[in-house]
Amino acid sequence: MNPQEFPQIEACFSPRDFYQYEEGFEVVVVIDVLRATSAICAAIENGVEGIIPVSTVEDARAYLDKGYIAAAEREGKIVEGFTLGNSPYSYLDEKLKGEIVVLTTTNGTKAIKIAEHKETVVIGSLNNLDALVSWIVSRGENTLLLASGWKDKFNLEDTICAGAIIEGVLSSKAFRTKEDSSIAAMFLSKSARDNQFAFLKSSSHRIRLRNLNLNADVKYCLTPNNLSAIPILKDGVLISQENFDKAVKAENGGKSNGEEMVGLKTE
Ligand code: 3SL
Repeated sequence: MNPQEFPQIEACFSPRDFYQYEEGFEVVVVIDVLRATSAICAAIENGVEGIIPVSTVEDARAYLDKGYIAAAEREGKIVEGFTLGNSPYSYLDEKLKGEIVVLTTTNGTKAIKIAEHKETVVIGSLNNLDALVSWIVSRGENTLLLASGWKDKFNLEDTICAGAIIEGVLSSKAFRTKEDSSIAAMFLSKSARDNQFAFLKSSSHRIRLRNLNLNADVKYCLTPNNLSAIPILKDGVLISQENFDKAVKAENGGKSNGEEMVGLKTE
């Protein structure tokens, strides 16, 4: 195939820029390394059945009032009235296995909601880096990496993660990239590779979380490849890739998506 026809992978640095990048991309990977998407990956890997991302604290509270398990974070802190926020460690709790959790966070869930009209929305972090790279390569579709940033501003940690994903995907030699944002993300990722924790020492979000005594969370979120879950949005709920595939197959009368599209028999 002519390399110009390869699917594209690009980085968008902030939700504010999403509308300038989204055209032509039906797969969007939302990244909020500190900490929302790392926590979502940890939750799904730990057996949480689903996460319902919502935009506002009021939305989360409405679910809480109906008896749902709901989590809310603003400015790095658990919102008053909630017992759960977005520390990845809180989602390792056995009691959450098999449960649905409603979640709102300052930036991560906002980015997910912005992208939710897309055909496929998946969750990326450093924790599930290699699994995600393999998944993107196997899908072979135009893929946009949406960094959640901080209140619409650029941030280092999401950009570094996007750069690492792009580098991994390009090494398949079956994708192309053309945006300067993607090239910049790869440069930053290479610079940070040897010690992300030190590289991000003076980044705004690390300082914010350090001031909240959340260094352990930061360490967890900056640990590459300790997870392999790839949460995917299905009808407004983030579920595991396995459950997503099962649900799609059931909807297609027992055929997987690919089989349906090319008309293959399942047996
Ligand atoms: O913005 C978010 O979605 C949060 O992850 C931010 S924090 O890590 O809780 O500060």
